[in-house]
Amino acid sequence: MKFSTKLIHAGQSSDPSTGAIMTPIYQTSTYKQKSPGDFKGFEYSRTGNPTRQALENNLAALEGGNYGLCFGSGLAAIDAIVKTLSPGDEVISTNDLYGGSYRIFNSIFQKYGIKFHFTRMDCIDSLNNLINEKTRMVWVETPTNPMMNIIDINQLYNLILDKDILLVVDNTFATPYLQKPLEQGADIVMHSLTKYMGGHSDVVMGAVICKDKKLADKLFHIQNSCGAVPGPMDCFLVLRGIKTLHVRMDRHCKNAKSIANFLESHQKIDKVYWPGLVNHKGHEIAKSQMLGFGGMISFTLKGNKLKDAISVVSNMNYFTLAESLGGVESLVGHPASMTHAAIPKEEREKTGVVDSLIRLSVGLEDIEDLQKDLDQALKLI
Ligand code: P1T
Repeated sequence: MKFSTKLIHAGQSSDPSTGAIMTPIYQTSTYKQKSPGDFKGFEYSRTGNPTRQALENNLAALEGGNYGLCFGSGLAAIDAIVKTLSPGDEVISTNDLYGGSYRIFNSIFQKYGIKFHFTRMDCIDSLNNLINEKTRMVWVETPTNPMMNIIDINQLYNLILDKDILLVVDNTFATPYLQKPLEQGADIVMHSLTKYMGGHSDVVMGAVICKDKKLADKLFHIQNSCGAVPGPMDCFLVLRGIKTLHVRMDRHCKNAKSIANFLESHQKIDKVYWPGLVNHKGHEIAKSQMLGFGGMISFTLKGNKLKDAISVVSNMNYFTLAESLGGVESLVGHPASMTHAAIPKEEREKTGVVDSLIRLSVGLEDIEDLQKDLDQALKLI
């Protein structure tokens, strides 16, 4: 089955009892048993639910994995992955990543004896220096949030190939339409389904996908024991969103290209971070491991003044000032005070999250309207 067909059909078939084309919302917490232990595949909706199962199977197929597991948010998915580790284990992560991921690593798991190192991963030496006999996981986002750095997944895979280390890729920004980390050597892919996969800013959900049965069993045990599962209505909404992923992503990429070019030539802009630009330092790697460059752009203003950035993000009409990304509507954010406020100022500034950094999630509106909107907000500073 080709990717576009998988989006629409994988994990789903018409409902056997009614012929309904769309997967029903099995809004039930439990299932009748004929006698104890004798049931039709489902016993309790924390453990399994048919709507959730359809989504989990769909996600596994899209990422080229064998197992998919859904969670109540992207962070709940991250929580489950880290819980496969034990006290004393070490994780090496990108220093540029979603602020909430940094927060759960540092403020929740550190105190249970798991150690986290944050480093640049576009420079393989810095990662190599941190690997030791306690390292059990390498955690990357690519493109990273919010600096849009590109990390060579296959290079990391080759580096840890002969070691007892799992490679985890947060594929939220790229989606499996643009990038398939499991095919490039990753052991685990995770998603905030809240973003492009759901695609309509109406659901909070996360997912983990892997190939290995032992790992999937561990994750399933955590999913069932800790219970951070999504409800069937939300699973239905994400299944519906996924059916148009390819069409939406093509337009996100096209609109982002126009906006990135527009920003690059604008006199009030200092730097533009979008991996599709030929002067982006990860452009060549992005070209080789992604099908397109995505809909996320970050940029800084000349003079790097906080008040200018606040003015720009507060005076847009079609780019709504809000946390999150990946919906059909355009959003604008100010990472230093919003999504990445959990990271200490000195730490975030080292990675480029300076006061004037602005992040755009370029939506599917008419490109002329979006450019005019940016232009008028920039004229005000
Ligand atoms: O919000 P949630 O569904 O829990 O997902 C967390 C998460 C994980 N990974 C990445 C790369 C993310 O961007 C996020 C959430 N990010 C935002 C809310 C944001 O505005 O960047």
